[in-house]
Order: sequence, then C-alpha cells, then structure tokens
Amino acid sequence: MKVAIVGATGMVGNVMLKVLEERNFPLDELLLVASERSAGKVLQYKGKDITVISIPAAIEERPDIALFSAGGGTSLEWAPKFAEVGTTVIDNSSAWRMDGSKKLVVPEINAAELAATDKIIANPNCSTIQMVMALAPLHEKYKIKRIVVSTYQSVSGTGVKAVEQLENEIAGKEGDMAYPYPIHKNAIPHCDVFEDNGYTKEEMKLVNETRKILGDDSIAVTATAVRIPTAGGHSEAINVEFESDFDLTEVKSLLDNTDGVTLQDNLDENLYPMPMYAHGKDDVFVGRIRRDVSQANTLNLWVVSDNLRKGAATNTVQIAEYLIKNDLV
Ligand code: A2P
Ligand code: 11C
Repeated sequence: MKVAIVGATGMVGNVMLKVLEERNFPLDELLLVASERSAGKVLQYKGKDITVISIPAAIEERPDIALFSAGGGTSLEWAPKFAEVGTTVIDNSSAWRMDGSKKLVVPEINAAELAATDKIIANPNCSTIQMVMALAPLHEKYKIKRIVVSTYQSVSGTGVKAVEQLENEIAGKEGDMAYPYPIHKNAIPHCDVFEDNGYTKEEMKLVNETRKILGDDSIAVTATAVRIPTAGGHSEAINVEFESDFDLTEVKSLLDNTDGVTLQDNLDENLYPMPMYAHGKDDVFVGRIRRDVSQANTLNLWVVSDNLRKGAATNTVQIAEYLIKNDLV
C-alpha cells in the first residue's frame, strides 16, 4: 500500500502524519507532498526522514491512496489527475463535497455507500462532522425535523496564520492578521466568506453537508458560526427538534453506545465537554443534554471535538482504513 499526503507541510497534513503513525496505518510507502516551495524539505514518519516531493512527482509514483489537505483550488486541479492514474483520493477541502457524483463520508455513519469506483471521496467540514456524529444515532431513532446550531470555532480551523495572530495578540506583539479584527478577547461572527443569502459559507456547509451525510433533504438546518480565541477544538450548541418524542435516559444511552462519541454529562461533577480537554483526542464529546423547555420533542446538546482530528485528519484516515479493510482500493 503506497499512500501520499498532499499538503503534508500544512496544519491538517501534519496531524494526518501523526494519526497514521498512532494508528499504525497499514502502509508500505509514504509519499509526503506539498508545493514546489517545500520540495526537498525533510519530515519524519515513525522516526524516519522522508523528503517532501511535488505533486507531479507524486503522480508519477501512482500511490494507491492520496490524502489531500492542500486547499480547494489544489484539489480541484490535481485530484482528478491522481484519479486518472488509479489513485483513490480522499479530499479534506470543500471542493467536491456537494458534487452529486462524489460521496461525502463520515465512516461511522455512511461508509457503506463507498464503492471501489469512488476515486475522489470527500471529507466533510469539521463543524459538520462533529455535529452529525452526535445527531446521527438520534436521527435514526427519533427522526430530525429541524436543527438550530451555533458554533464556537477554534482559530486552528483557519490555519497557521490565525493561530499566530492569537499568540501574537496574547503576547502583545505586532504581526500579520488572519481576521479583519483582533481575536484575543473577542468573538467574531464570521467564519469563511459571506454568501448572497447573508450566511457565511461555513454556516451553509452545516446546512448542506448535514443533509447529504444523513441522506435526508427534508431536515431543516439553520446555523451561526462564530470564531472564538480557542485553539483546541470547535464547540457547538445544538438545538434539535425531532418528529417523535424521546426519553432523556435513552438519548444518553444511545450516545454512550455510539462509536466515536464520548458522553461527558454529569452536572453534579461539573462534567461537560470543553475544547481544552478535547484537544488531541479523536472522539466527539457530548454533554449538557437537556430537554428544550420551550418546545415539544426538542433537545439541547453541547458538542465539542478537536477540529484537526475527527474534524479533518482522523476522519480522512478512517475513510482510508475502511477502503483497505473492505478491499475497495
Ligand atoms: P506548502 O507548505 O509547500 O505551501 P495549510 O492549510 O496549513 O495552509 O496547508 C496547506 C498545505 O497545502 C501545505 O502543505 C501547502 O504546501 C500545500 N499546498 C498549497 N498549495 C499547494 C499546491 N499548489 N501544490 C501542492 N501543495 C500545495
Ligand atoms: C474553519 N471549518 O474552522 C473551517 C476550516 O471547509 O474545510 C475548514 C474549511 C473547510 O474555519
């Protein structure tokens, strides 16, 4: 098994390297790929040096799987060229997610849709992944009618420049700005670019990707995405209305029994999820589970996950593991 990480020098690429190593991913050869600027740079995998190569050089190597996290433009241009030489691309950008011919996959939910003919597979947006991880088992049981979600997103979702902006502001240093405003001591209701309908692209990802992954276009979703000065992970306050009523104990037990979800919900012990503690972990953490006192069949949840792990690198690697395990690559 020859695997390539395209965008290996980036924030998500870096975590992909770590996740492959931690999970002892079954590979024989690893190609680390970035822009021409980084070609020749040396990175490490399992203590061994690997020299970064360019995309054209990687295509010549015909890897079996390419894990992409190099931005939407790079993916639109190069993923089809990898696919042409027989590589299965798993892409972490937004480039292919809503393309009707591409699968959008969270392995715990819809990996069964995957076939050997899928040569470009899309990894959902981080804020969508953690939300559907918590909601999919509840949707199956009670059927979701409407979701109202507000996100509190980590600066790591924007990239290195944003992490540096926060660090510089905390240290009182001048530096480049990733956001139009300071992020330290602030909350910016603006993740990704604005669309014509007044929502941001990030908010519309939560709407459209959720429906596609859960396979149900009748689900109503409205979202507000906010950037906050945390680095460890994204948090979400989710209000979800179901077709049928639920039992709170059963809701908790369903979540507790979901692979990849950890229940952290004990008010007596002040136990609830927080990004500082989700950081570096692969699970999606759920707490503050309570009935909406204003409306029937409606639940409130607080969901936290490391956006670079389950929200990006880990989910991508899990898709690759599924393909290998099921002889789809
Ligand atoms: P490089 O480091 O050489 O610029 P991030 O999301 O953290 O900004 O990282 C983006 C990743 O995508 C980096 O590894 C970056 O490589 C890579 N990348 C960006 N543009 C290209 C490109 N045109 N071809 C290959 N890799 C690219
Ligand atoms: C953020 N979710 O936190 C974004 C980062 O569509 O893959 C990833 C953007 C994307 O701003």
